[in-house]
Amino acid sequence: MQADVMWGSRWSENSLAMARVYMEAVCRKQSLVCLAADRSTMAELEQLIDEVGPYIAALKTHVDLVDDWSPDAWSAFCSKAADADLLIFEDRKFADIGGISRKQMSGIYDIRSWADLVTAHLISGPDIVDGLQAGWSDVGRQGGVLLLAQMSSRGNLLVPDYTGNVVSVGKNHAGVFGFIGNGSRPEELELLRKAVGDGKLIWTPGVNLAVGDGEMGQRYGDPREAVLAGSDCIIVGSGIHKAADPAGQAKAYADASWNAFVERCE
Ligand code: S5P
Repeated sequence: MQADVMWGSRWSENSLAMARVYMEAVCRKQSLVCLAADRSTMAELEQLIDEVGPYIAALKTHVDLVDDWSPDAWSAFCSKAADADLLIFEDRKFADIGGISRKQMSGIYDIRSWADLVTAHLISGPDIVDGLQAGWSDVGRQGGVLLLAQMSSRGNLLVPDYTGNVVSVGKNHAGVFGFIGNGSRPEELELLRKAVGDGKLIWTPGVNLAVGDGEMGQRYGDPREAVLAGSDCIIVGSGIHKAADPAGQAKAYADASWNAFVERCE
């Protein structure tokens, strides 16, 4: 089925080109999975793309946790991701003032040149989104910002009032691709979806087929429940990259997310 039909008002009410690129990728790959590729060597990262590329729609990186990072190796890795039809999402969680965030898009990692999406906290105010967008413009590229509206970790300080403020600023900002919501708590996610409406996407970490508490305060909810509660993308890390059979697990997450999406569309 066509992406515009499947996504309905999420498609028609979203004006950001990058959001439609993602929505089309989901339908092509029949997967709402973004892999959190939290491995610490270039070889391990490349191996992950080879194994799970067909089952995921996007790839989330933490460029600063790679031990043997080099510009050439990273550029080869990004080409591999493009060949595997993946959006690249650098989870940098920017939080500084607009002008500094713009500069942080360059520097040694030069995130603006390869990332399609980045995360940001809105704690410093709305100019951070303009700063990040200016970073992409500086190299003639376009990208989208995912604002952290909720978090999956226990005891986080993104309380409902804060979430509401992030949503009211972000939903009207053209540079905002969507919001990070808490995949471990479907009831919180439903409230977030109500506040966001259909004009922006919601991506959710804190998702695992084994529901419960994870390492160091991480919390996990079920992929199907997250999608039914309004998530447009499940961000899965250790559930895939630490599995004995990453490809088999990636397929299981792809199927769970896609089936829930189809159920949501009916
Ligand atoms: O609230 C959040 C926001 C993010 S982006 N909680 C998170 O866990 N994340 C990220 O999602 C985190 O940085 C990690 O890369 C991924 C979750 O990985 P997992 O191994 O717990 O699935």
